[in-house]
Amino acid sequence: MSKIALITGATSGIGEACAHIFAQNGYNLVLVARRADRLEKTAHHLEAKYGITIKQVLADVRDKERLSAALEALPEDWKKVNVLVNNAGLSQGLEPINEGNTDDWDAMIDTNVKGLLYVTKIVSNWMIPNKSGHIVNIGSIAGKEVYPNGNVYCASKHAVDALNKSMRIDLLKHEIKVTAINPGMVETEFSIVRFKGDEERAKKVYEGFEPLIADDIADAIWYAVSRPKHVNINDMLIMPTVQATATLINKTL
Ligand code: NDP
Ligand code: 8X3
Repeated sequence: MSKIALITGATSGIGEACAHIFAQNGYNLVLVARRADRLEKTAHHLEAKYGITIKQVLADVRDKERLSAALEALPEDWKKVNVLVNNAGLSQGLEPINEGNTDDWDAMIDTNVKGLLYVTKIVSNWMIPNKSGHIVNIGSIAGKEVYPNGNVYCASKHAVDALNKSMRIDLLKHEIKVTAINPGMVETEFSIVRFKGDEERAKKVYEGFEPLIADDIADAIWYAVSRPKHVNINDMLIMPTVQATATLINKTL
């Protein structure tokens, strides 16, 4: 059987671009997301285009019991996962801390931190008997810096940064590689989700400069995953050329 990559949040943006690049390189895929129609469309498209096989896992990474049941229901052969890409994540809202919506906070912490943990626990235990595997955590510039009103989203990505370092230590003896990919601004559905469907406001975020696109990040993920066995990429910070920090963007370039 070909190698297997399990990608969370594969119905859009970085996760979908990542599914393409792994499929192009002959991996079979386990794709996890909540939107059934999008998941099915992506899976059928990639299977037809690249002649690979895909298992669709319709699950919310926040829902520990259902997520676990859906992943454990995969056939045993499909649990020989070589690469896990912990990508599912979101930002909701952009308000100062005193005005923040606590449901938004729950959604970000439950998805970006707890969801990542639930998936990692299950899949790392599948990797351990094989004494090999690679876990790629999608962090952010927001996990390295904080910016106005970014509070809880930034905190969730700082947690990903910490977990990335911790899991590398814990999984070292099992020969499992751990990599963080930390993007700056990437034009995906991220801002549409942050602004709860307000597409006009989301578009404005990327106006007047050239942001990254999802393929730029998928390329970096593929680079990390395709290094020789003795090489690990611990951490990559990838920014649009015109973005120096989380908030400093040169719109004159
Ligand atoms: P998108 O909104 O385009 O994609 C997010 C993906 O995550 C979707 O496929 C969505 O699928 C999935 N997802 C969200 N919540 C859940 C959930 N509870 N359970 C399962 N799947 C979920 O955004 P991006 O591609 O930009 O985001 C991907 C990752 O990259 C996130 O972790 C984000 O924080 C990070 N990132 C993004 C940056 C950017 O500027 N865009 C910069 C730095 C990091 P569905 O709705 O079908 O479940
Ligand atoms: C997303 C990057 O700076 O747009 O993680 O919040 S930012």
